[in-house]
Amino acid sequence: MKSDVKNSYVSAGLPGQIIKAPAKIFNKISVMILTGALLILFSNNSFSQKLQLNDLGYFETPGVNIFVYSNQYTGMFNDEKNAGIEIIHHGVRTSTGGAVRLQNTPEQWDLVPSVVDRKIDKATNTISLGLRYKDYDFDSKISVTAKDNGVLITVILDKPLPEKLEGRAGFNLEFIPSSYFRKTYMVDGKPGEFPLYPSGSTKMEPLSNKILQYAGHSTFDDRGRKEFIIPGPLATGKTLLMAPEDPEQFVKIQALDADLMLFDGRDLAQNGWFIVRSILPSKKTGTVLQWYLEPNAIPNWKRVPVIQFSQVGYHPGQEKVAVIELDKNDTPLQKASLFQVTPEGKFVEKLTADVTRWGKYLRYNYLKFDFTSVKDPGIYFIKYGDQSTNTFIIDPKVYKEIWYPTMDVWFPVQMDHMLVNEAYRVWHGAPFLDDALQAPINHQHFDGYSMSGVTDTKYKPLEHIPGLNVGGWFDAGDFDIQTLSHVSVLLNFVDAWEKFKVDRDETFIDQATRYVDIHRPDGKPDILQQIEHGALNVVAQVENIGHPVRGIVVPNLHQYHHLGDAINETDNLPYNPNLKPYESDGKSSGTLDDRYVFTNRMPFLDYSTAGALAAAYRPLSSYNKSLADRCLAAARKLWDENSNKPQNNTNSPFEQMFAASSEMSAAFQLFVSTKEEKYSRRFLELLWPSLDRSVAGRGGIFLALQALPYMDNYFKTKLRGYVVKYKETIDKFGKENPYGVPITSRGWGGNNEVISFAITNYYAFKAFPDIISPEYVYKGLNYIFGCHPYSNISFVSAVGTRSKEIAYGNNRADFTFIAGGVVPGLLLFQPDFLENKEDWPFFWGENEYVIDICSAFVFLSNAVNEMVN
Ligand SMILES: [Ca+2]
Ligand SMILES: [Ca+2]
Ligand SMILES: [Ca+2]
Repeated sequence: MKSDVKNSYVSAGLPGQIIKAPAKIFNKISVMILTGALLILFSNNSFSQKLQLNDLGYFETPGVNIFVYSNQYTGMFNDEKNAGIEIIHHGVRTSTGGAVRLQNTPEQWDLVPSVVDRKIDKATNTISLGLRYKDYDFDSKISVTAKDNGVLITVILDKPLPEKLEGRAGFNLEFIPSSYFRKTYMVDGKPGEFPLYPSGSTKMEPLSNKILQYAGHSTFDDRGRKEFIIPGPLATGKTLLMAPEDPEQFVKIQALDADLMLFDGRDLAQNGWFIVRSILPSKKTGTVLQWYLEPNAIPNWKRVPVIQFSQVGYHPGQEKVAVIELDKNDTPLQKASLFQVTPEGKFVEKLTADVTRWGKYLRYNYLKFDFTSVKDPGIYFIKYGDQSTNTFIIDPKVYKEIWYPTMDVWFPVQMDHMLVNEAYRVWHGAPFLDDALQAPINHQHFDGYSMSGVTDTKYKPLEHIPGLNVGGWFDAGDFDIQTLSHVSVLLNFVDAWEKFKVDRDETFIDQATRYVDIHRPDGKPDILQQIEHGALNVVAQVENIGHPVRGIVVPNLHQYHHLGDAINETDNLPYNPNLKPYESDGKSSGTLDDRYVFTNRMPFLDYSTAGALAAAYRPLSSYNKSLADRCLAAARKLWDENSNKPQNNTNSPFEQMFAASSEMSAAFQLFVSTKEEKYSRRFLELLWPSLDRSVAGRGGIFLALQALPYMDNYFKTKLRGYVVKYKETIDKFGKENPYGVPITSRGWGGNNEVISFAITNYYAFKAFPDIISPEYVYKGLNYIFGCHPYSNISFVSAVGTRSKEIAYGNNRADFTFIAGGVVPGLLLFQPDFLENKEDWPFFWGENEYVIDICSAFVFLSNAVNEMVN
């Protein structure tokens, strides 16, 4: 994998530092160095190693790509470490955020510049762009042009820096710490180690000097002292060599005029990177800064092939096709093999077969290796060239336990308002007992929530809303309650209960004492207890407020980025405006830290919630009758209040479309729970036109298939035509990519879409097995379990031989995982780079567990078990 050290030292123009080797092997090494040098000289003469602007608009040579604003700061959450000047270094995205920035170590909510224009000039091998900070009326220009074995970065100012930004505006480039851990750097010849843990020196400055963060929020809890932290540099100089010992990650940076400073962003934020920075000079115009940047390129480097397969393994009867991802400069081999591991620990070649060429998808070429014919239960691995995979299983029982970690561990850990214990470990105390305050009007929150000019409730801004400190789950890696994702969880769990009688009991849950104990049965099916837990919060919203709310979330940014025990995100004491901040009478506190309830009323939210509560009524009616009745009463109330109201035409087309599908869900669930004809009539009224509009995705077709058992023969006959059309839409995926599943490319990985796709296909197979085969379900599972681009690990932590062991759970600061969590998966960096980091937890779009996807995974797991049995 790693190429010879010698070649890269020579190619990087550094002295061969291995001459400290014992004399015995010295001669051999010098011969190797000489040979290497000659080879390099020869190859330099035969073709250029220089970076070239390619047709996709980025600088390229084997082993090094430099993106210049192929990706911009347009994400929902400000600086997502996915924009600016970026380096993909021997297949790994190691650097991002190359831009004019206003802090030494910008955090997620610090201001980011917008790109005003961007020009790609292939003739001069140059990309140039303008950057603008609107808040400071500050414009700068950057040009990046190929030079020698790297690029020259130039910062140009037409007007001098605004006074407020003097000494603050600089050019930054960020390097991901995980690629530089256990490695060294050198500044002007002086060596240093990259810190494994942040331990740089910092200083305090008065708040008046601070460049304000996004929308005036602050990530820092200054305890009323009006100050902020400035991290100091680890090193300063003119030439910085990063990891000169590692040819794959060696980068040389030279500042032609200014000083370079190396910072550790983790002093301020655990998700910070190593940052190289030069301050822009004050009162100057024209070219104000130049850097020469040279990422080392290993000559003729080719990425090692990635052999992609299901880490969970395969049922003997299903298709078994591994996908092999190849560097575009790699020559495909003819064959691959499947080996079986015998009880004696020997490897027996079970099958050798030709690989087939699928073609190119984004930046790589793809091969397929089909070993469907092997059906004997056992332990296997795949061999391609000199590379063998880890082992996996072929067995009729491979899917039996895949959902246990999600249900037994992950969901309990997400439970809000409860203490969650597991053996000797307490995952968290009972948090947010101070829930919750009416959010103020005209308020824009930082996690996507907002309030209009009215509350839509009887409560005054900042008034305590009673009854909400019960039930619910932390939405994701953060700790808010998001009602719409609760709706998904309730629907998925009710569906799993009703279809598969999921009665596994491995969790003790006691609402009266707010206590949860993992791996401790209590005689009650866990899935019913989870339905109860979700319903408790949602029904409390409707009862105490009159309707469901968008969400319940902490008010301050310095709370929101909380990492640690959820019980400490607030003080757990209700807010009392008569006390001073940080003052408490033992029952209440003067600190304004209680979560806000975002209460604006929306028809689609009402209908979605009505559907979920109507569904929850059914399993709860034999488990917790009074809660079941409250759920149904709330669902009916929401239905009645919305169906009697004239349609609100001020909604956006998206909201109107969403309203239609949520009304369908409400109508369907209310019909199943009550058998009242008015609901089924409305359901059918909405269904067919929606199917005529589209059969794609998880909209009408999913609901129609789900409703089938409750409908007549005419319904089934009519639906058949739509399922045929649906099959045409999903067969297209096999032409778009080698995995045959929908791979979405928005700012969040698409595993949710893949799981939804597999679930819809399960329903379609059940009803129309002559149209949809079970392979359409397996395809989705194979993808989630490792047969996907970039790597081959299972996207479900602790499920499959190798799985996500570093993810964006609420314990991410410890670079670890929560068993059973399902991550979003692959993020696309424009124009052609899919990524899922397994050594850096902090990309939420790649690694954040979310409750709706995890509940869908529980349903799908049980569906596939029913299918194979
Ligand atoms: Ca959230
Ligand atoms: Ca239980
Ligand atoms: Ca509080």
